[in-house]
Amino acid sequence: MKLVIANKNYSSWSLRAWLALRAVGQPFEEVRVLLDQPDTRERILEHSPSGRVPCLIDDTLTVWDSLAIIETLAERFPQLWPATAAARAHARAVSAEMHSGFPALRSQMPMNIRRQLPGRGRTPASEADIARVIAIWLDCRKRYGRNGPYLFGSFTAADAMFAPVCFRFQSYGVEPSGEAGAYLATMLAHPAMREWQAAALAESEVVPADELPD
Ligand SMILES: N[C@@H](CCC(=O)N[C@@H](CS)C(=O)NCC(=O)O)C(=O)O
Repeated sequence: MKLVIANKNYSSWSLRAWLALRAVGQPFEEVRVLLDQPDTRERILEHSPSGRVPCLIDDTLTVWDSLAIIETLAERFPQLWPATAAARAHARAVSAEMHSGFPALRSQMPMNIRRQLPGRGRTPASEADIARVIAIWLDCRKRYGRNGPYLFGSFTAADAMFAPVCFRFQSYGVEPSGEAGAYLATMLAHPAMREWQAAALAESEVVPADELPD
């Protein structure tokens, strides 16, 4: 399998698919295409017909879009979703909500693992997004989290979908209390999250569109 991704410092969508692959223990080749270069679009289009990453390539399959990649992986690795139908439905709902929502959090607090920007990007809209994320986490943990420290107990696709929010909370100094804070700490300590973070810190490319001014 081959996963085409972008800069680890900035590419929140890449992180989701990459974590899902790491979570199932599937070996894969990583192809990193740098964002914001003169040939970025051309290079991504060599792999991904949408012109966007992540894109998973496996023999005859080409799958783009993070959630489609996760669903495709889950056919082979069903442990990516929770074991019971009710928990699976809930996990899919919060994952789809993450995939299609939270525009203020995305635009005003872009993932930028290298930077510490406490308090930046807070507007009523981003505060509302943050509050909704925390409410989702608390609800999942309360309903389905008793068998482990992740949203649905063991690590699932839902955790992969919320992983970039965890790096955003770390950068922008969002410090939820109680169970949500414990979940955030668990995610940031996950070995694959630490591996991604170390690689992001080692990158030097800057994408001005994703940088808030000092
Ligand atoms: N909904 C898509 C979004 C993918 C996306 O927007 N990817 C960005 C990188 S994080 C991209 O490929 N950008 C291409 C560019 O900026 O040229 C997904 O879930 O994969």
